[in-house]
Amino acid sequence: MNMLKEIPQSYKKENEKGGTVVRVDYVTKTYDEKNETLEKYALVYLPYGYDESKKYPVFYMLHGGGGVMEFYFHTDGSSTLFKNYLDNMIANGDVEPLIVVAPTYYPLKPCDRSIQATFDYIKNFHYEIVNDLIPAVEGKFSTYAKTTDKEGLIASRDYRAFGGFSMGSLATWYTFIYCLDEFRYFMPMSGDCWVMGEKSGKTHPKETAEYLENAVLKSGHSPDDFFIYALTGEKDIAFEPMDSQIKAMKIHAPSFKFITDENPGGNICFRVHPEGVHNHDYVEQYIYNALPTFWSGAPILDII
Ligand code: FER
Repeated sequence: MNMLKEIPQSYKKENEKGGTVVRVDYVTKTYDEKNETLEKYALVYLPYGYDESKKYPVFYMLHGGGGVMEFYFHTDGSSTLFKNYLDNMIANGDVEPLIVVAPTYYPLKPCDRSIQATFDYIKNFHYEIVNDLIPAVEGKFSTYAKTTDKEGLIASRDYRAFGGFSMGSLATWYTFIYCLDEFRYFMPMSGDCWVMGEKSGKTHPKETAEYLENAVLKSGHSPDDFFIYALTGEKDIAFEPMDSQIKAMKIHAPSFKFITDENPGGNICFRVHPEGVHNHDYVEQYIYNALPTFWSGAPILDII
């Protein structure tokens, strides 16, 4: 059964009440043995009518392996499909006005973009997120973070989400493991967690699920203190790895409480598009369904 709503066709068009996109530069490090300094930027979407006197939740959204953040946003005022969807979702009240950040785990200079090299960048990306990326964005724009030190980020975690597609989904699982203090909401899309090695959601589902549960226990956060909305497609190359990982996570209650009719108050759900393949045509639909459940009160059990 398809439990995912279709995005209205009209959302593909530009909305006259469109948000703006700005580039935020920041300095970071490789956070490896060399610890080289890197100059990077992220693309930041500010909703229509962005007002410094208000506070906005923030959704960090990562591209897949070999991808670029310009896929999501352009800074020259031109539109992208992703931006049109966001503009229309906000204009129609599907989701409250929010800030969306498209960063990258790659350095800006040309680099090896193979799966293995990408995996290596992702392993350390969580340091950059907390130490450099969030302070650059949320120190500049009006979010729930009063300060961008550890304390300020912890105090504002309820208004911060992280999601990503494919290798960006891998980064989302890593963010879950390392940054539960700073993020409450997670949206892994078409990618499993490789913390026990490449494709370990499939090769070592039990150990991967145990690792994820241990991350929760170690963090001290209660199971009511986070929410994971995981998605993929049945025809997606990530379906099997994700599905076997999620099945293994199901036995780790109460850390992971799957949302069902009987248990609508759970902390994780997994939605599968029956036609979904491993490309961006489905990612927007995943976001359209998942994002409104974070802050905007949309029901998670929305049987169509
Ligand atoms: C996965 C399936 C595929 C996954 C990543 C990929 C992180 C990436 C494929 C590619 O970039 O070619 O489950 O999990």
